[in-house]
Amino acid sequence: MNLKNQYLIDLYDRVVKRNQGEPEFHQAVREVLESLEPVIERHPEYIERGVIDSIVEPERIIKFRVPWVDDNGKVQINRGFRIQFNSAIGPYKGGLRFHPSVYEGIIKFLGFEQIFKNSLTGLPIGGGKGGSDFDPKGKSDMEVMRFCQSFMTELSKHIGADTDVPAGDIGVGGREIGFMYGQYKRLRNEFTGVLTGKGLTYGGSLARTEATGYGLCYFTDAMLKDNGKSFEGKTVVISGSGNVAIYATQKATQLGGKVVALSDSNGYIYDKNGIDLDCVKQLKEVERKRIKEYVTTHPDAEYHEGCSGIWTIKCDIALPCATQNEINEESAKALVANGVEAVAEGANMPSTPEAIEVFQSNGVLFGPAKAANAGGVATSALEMSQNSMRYSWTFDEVDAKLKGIMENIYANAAAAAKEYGLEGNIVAGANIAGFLKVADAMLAHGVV
Ligand code: NDP
Ligand code: 2IT
Repeated sequence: MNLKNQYLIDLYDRVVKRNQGEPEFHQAVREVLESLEPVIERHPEYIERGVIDSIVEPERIIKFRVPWVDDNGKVQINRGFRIQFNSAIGPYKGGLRFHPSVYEGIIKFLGFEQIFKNSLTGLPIGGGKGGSDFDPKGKSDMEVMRFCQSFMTELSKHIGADTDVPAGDIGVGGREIGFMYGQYKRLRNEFTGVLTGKGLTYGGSLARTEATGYGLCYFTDAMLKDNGKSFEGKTVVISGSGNVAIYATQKATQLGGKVVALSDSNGYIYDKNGIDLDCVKQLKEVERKRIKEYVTTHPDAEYHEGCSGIWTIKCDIALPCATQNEINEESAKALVANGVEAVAEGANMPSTPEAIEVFQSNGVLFGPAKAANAGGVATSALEMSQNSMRYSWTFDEVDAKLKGIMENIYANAAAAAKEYGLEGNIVAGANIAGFLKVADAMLAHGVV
C-alpha cells in the first residue's frame, strides 16, 4: 500500500521534517497513515479537528543525563528517555528499553506503536515508552543497580501510578524492575503500582513474565483457527531468546507445535529434535550466557553465526521475537519459498514494510506486532488493576483473561479490516481498530 491522500502525504512530510534522522519513527507513522486512508474518507472530522496531526506528536518528551559509577570507580554517563506519547484513554503505559542502540527515534517509534496496541487491549491505558543507551550486558549486578537507581532518580519526577506506569522491554527484566521499584519507593515514600512486571513478593502479577510470549501464541492460534489451521504438528521458528521468545516457545510447544530454532544478536541454534527449553532458560535467565552455549550440551543441534540465517530454516510458522527490522524482503522471500503459512510478530516492528508486502501478497497469514504482542501490556494493565484493588488473581485467572483479550484483539482487528473493505489485512485492521478508540476520546476532549 502507498499513501494517496494529499493531506496524509503532507502530514507525513511534516513528520519526517520535524523528526529528522529518526527512520524507525517515520516507518511506524507511515504504516498507520496508510491504514487510515479509508477511515478519513468516511470520517473527515478526524482531520478537520486535528486528531491525526495530534496523534503523531508526543504529548511530552523527557530526556536526561544518567550518571553512575562503575565497579572500577569510573564515572559513566548514559542518556535516559521517557516519551509520554498519548494519554487520551488512560495513564501513559509502556516499557523501558536498555540497549546501546537506543536513541530518541527508537523510543518514539515504540511509544507511537504503543498508543494503538494499548487501545487494542480494550483496557484503559495510554501510550508511552522510555529507556536508555545503557548496555546491561557484561555489567555486574551492582553496576546494574547503580545505573537503575540513577535512572529512576530522574524518572521518578515524571511518573506515578495514575500518570505513567513503565515496565520492561529489551534489557529490562525482573532484576532491573526490582532495582527501579526500590529506588522509587525510597524517593517517594509510597508503595504504589508505579511499575509493572514487578516481582511476586512486592505486587507483581502472576503470568506477567509469560504474558507476551503466551499472548503471541494465543493470538496466532486464533488467526490460524479462523483460517482452518492450528499449531498442531507445525514446525515453528522463533527469533530471539529473551523473555518473549522463551515463553512463546513454551506456549507454541504446549499447543502442539515443534520449535526448532532460537537466536540472539550473535547467531542462531537449530535443533531438529525440538528446542530443549529448560536448557535455554538456564542459559539465558539464570546464567545470562550466549545462545551458542546450547550446542555444548546438545551435540545434535547446530549453531550458526549471524542473525538473518534463521529465516532460511524451513518452517510453517515464524514468530520474530528479537528486535525491529529483523526480517527484510530477502528473509521474507526465503520464508515464503519454504512454504511458511503464518508469521506473527512478538517483537515490535520486526518486519520491514517490504517484508510485510511479500507476506501479504503471497497469502501468508500475518499478525502485526501491535495486535500480536499486546498480551504483555494487557497483563501489565491487569497488574495495575490488582495493585489498585490490593488483591491478586491466581495464575489461571490471569492466563484466562489474557487468552480472552488476545482472541478479542484478533476478532476486532479482523472485523475492522472487513468493515473498511480490507478483509484479511490484519495490519490495517489493527491500526484502524486501535486508532478509532483513541481518536474518539481525543475528539471528546477537545483541542488539548
Ligand atoms: P529481552 O531483552 O529479554 O530479549 C531480547 C532478545 O532479542 C535477546 O535474545 C537479544 O539478543 C535479541 N536482540 C535484541 N536486540 C537485538 C538486535 N539488535 N539484533 C539481534 N537480536 C537482538 O527482550 P524481550 O524478549 O522483552 O523483547 C523482545 C522484543 O519483544 C522487543 O522487540 C520488545 O520490544 C518486544 N516486546 C516485549 C514485551 C515484553 O513484555 N517484554 C512486550 C511486547 C513486545 P542479545 O541477548 O544478543 O542482545
Ligand atoms: O512493547 C511492549 O508492549 C512492552 N514492552 C510491554 C509494556 C508494558 O507496559 O508492559
